[in-house]
Parts: sequence; structure tokens; C-alpha cells
Amino acid sequence: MKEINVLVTGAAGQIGYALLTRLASGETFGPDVKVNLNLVEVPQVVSRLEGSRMELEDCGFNTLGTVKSFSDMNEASGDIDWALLVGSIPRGITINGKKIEERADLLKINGGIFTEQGKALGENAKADAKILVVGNPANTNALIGSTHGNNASQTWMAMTALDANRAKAQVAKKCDLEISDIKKMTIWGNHSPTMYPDLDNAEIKGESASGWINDQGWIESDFLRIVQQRGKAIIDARGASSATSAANAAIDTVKATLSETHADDWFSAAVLSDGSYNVPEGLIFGFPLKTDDNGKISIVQDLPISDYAREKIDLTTKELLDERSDVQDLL
Ligand code: NAX
Repeated sequence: MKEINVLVTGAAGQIGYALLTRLASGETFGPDVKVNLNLVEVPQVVSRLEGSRMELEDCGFNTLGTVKSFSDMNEASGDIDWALLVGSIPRGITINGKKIEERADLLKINGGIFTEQGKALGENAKADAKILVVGNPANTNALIGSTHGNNASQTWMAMTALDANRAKAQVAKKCDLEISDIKKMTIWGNHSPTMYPDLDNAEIKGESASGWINDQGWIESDFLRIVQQRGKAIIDARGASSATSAANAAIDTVKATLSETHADDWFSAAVLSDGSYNVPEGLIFGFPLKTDDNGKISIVQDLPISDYAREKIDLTTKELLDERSDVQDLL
């Protein structure tokens, strides 16, 4: 049986808990691939991973390979094909008596984590490893990680698939359609409330979604607000942040890179900008993406961008430039 080595950080957290069974069950990598899991946690929590290992064993998946726990990224990242970097320090946590509320502080603390993790993956993971950052602030964490990974043959991404799934769900509800009727959803920019979900270039049954919906008022107010603020709405309702849907989006992103993207669709994730769509080079930015039959991921080119969309894309670009300057000393 073919084997794949997958690393998950923050594996004892909420998203980690929802993610592990779906990675191991055969659903993600297929029924003929053994999945070896390297689970990474901070030293204070790493012992809890034994419980996760026991549960995975008790699921009885034919596709489950080894399950190992680590608190050292260098040890965990040897020969890794796929890394899901979920662990990070949330806003609001108290460290050394100080409550971490400011974005700049959050960026710096997480930046320290991603400096080490990026270096470990760059040195030890496989040459064609793919790395998805879920932990927030995801885009800038991925920027720091990829900079310190310093390994051009590896692919770093930050997750925006949850935002894309949220956008599709709202459109499906509005138009009384199946989710599968909605294709080509792009989330431009940062995984933050400045992200821009693009309905001009999304398609419903082959037509522009904005044309199909034919209600610009809804698109510019309700739709945009609901998608951009959905994370907060879930925290308010559930008393905890999105976990099942976040894990689901991570699985969707992994799957989207495993086979060639269908001609009538694309997927959303943030990758290193090459200057496409006048986004400054070197930012980790949400783009429409395609995977080719060799597993290479590229940015879909030549989409029309309206003045309204340009304004939104410029806004989220500015936020990412500000985040980059907040962590300049870590780059
Ligand atoms: P939890 O607090 O439940 O779990 C995080 C886990 O990460 C904890 O077990 C913690 O011990 C671990 N951790 C912290 N630092 C670590 C390190 N240096 N190495 C390894 N593990 C470490 O959070 P959870 O709800 O699972 O969310 C995880 C992250 O996902 C958060 O940053 C959250 O903001 C982010 N999200 C990102 C989303 C996206 O679309 N990109 C959506 C959902 C989610 O909000």
C-alpha cells in the first residue's frame, strides 16, 4: 500500500480533533493509501495526544498507519508530504500577565512559532511537501513560515477554503440551489474580515453568479457582511470558534491539490503572490487556483476585475502589507 506522511500541529485542539479522523479514514487520500500521522503539540499538552491516538486506533480504519506525538518540530517534520499547521496562539490569551489583544502582538507571538516551524519543514520535509497554514493570522503566519522554510520546491498555502464554503452556502440559500451548482468561488486576499468573496467571477450553472443573483444590494451588503463576519457569528452562537467547518475546509484544500482541477471549476487558497492581478509580489494572498495533472498549483489568470472588486482587493492588500510591516523583523 502506498504511504503518505502527514504532520498536524495543534493536533489536540478543536480543529485538530475534527481533522484527524478525516485524514486517517481514507476519505482524503483514498482507500489505497496508508496515512502516517505525526501529531505536534506544545509540551504542556502533548500527553493528551495519546488519547487521540487511542481513538484513531479504535476507529478501525484500514488506512491508518503510524500515529506519533511530538513537541519538537524538527523531529516531527522528517519526510513529511503534507503539513497542516493548525496550532497557534489565539487572541485574548494571557502571556506573562499581558492579555494579547493587539494584532501586532499576536502577529509577533505567532511569528515566533512559524519561524521555527518553517525552518524545520524546509530542512526536513520532502522536497515537494505541501504546507497549509490554518492557525491565525494565517496569511502572515504562512509568509513567515515560507520565508524561513526557504525551500522553493515546497508549496505554502494559507486557508481561505472555509470562507469560500461559507460564500457558496449563502449563495445556495439565497438562490435555492445545491452547493454543487456554484463553481469558481474566489476569496481574494487575507483570511480576515477584509477578504473579498467574488461573485462576478463565480459561476452558477455556467453563468456569472452576480448576474444570476441580480441583486447588487444583497451582494454588497448582506452577502459580504455575512461571509466576512461568519467566524464571529459562530463564536457568538457556539461560545467557541468554528472547528468542524474549519477542519472540513482544510480537508477540501488538501483534496483540491491531489488531482487535476475540473475544467469548470477552481479552488481558493492563499499562495505566494507572483504579482498577478497587481498584488505585490511576496504576499501570501488569496487567489483562484488550479492544480494540474502533475500536482502543480497555479493562479488562474485574466479574470475581469470590476472597479468595485479592485477597491476591495486593494483594501485587503493594504491590510496584508501592514501585517507584513508589523513582522518585518521576523522576515
Ligand atoms: P484550539 O485553541 O482549540 O487549538 C489550538 C491548539 O494549538 C492547542 O491545542 C495549542 O496547544 C496548540 N498550539 C499552540 N501553539 C502551538 C505550537 N507552537 N505548536 C503546536 N501546537 C501549538 O484552537 P482551534 O479552534 O483548533 O483553532 C486553531 C487555529 O485555527 C486558531 O488560530 C484559529 O484562529 C484558526 N482558525 C483558522 C481558520 C481559517 O479559515 N484559516 C478558521 C477557523 C479557526 O478560527
